[in-house]
Amino acid sequence: MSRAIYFDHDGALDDLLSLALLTRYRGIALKGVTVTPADCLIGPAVSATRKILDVAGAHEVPVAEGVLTGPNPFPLEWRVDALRADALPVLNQRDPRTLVSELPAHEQLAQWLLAAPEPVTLLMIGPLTNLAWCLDEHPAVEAKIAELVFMGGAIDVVGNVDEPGHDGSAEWNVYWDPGAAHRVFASRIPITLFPLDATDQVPITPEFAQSFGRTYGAPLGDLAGSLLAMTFGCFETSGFAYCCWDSLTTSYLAEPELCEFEDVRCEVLTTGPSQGRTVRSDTGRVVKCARKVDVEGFYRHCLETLTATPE
Ligand code: AGV
Ligand code: CA
Repeated sequence: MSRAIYFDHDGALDDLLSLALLTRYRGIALKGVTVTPADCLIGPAVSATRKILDVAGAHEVPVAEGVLTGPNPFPLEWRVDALRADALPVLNQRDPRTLVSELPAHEQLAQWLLAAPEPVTLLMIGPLTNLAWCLDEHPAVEAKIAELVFMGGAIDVVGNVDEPGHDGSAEWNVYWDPGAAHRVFASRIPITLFPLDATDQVPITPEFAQSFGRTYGAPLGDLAGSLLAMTFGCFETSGFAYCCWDSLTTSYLAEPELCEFEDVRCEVLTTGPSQGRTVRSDTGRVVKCARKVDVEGFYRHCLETLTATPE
């Protein structure tokens, strides 16, 4: 029996890499993909999503385009990466057959979840805006989510937001829409969190990116190597390189033992100079929080998953 997964991403380079990984996981049934217009231009992000699903032989998975936005936009220089990814030759060998839903992402997500026969896993590697809307408008959605796996937050490390008037303590996925994160954290949905504390341990190194060259000619491996190459040249305020934020989070669905976890009680701040911060708090809710990563094991997992010959 395979586990049903719904997936919401926001179109950045490691979101697209994560989608490629997901399509290769045995034991997982990817049921639908929603795209949040956060760290991307939504048109190219939806287009690249359709093309990746098609290249991976998963064109039957439906895609829904997001329209809801948060109050704190991402820098445009990051958002254009989706346009670059959508133009990669490996994704343009033919027109994709993948269908786009007629409903906007938030409504489509609610319909999918309400119709799910059993509680599902929801993987979210961008802001939580679509899910927060579902919880407000369709309370029955809450019981349909067995586990929310979310890349976001910074617990005991500095954040990665470098914006005027902000103190730098927040991570971007929470900061883009702090109210949405607050709403989701106030629910009873079990949350498995991959904050910067864990993802800081998996920067994209030249060795990791170049390792995909050995199998040149395998479509998903070529895609991965190209996406990783495009991340070079960005430097985070924290001094870290572009990290495998989302792909580490995604790998949890296939290899949960790559990380060690700790239960952390925390809450989301929604106002002031720390807005979007996930802060430890005795009155907060418990999340299962990734702490220590088997770094080499994770890089190997990505390489093996994306360069294996499809069955
Ligand atoms: O904060 C990490 C989140 C992840 O979901 N995103 C990128 C990943 O998709 C925002 C982000 C932080 N720093 C960035 C980001 C950078 N230097 N370039 C693009 N996006
Ligand atoms: Ca993302």
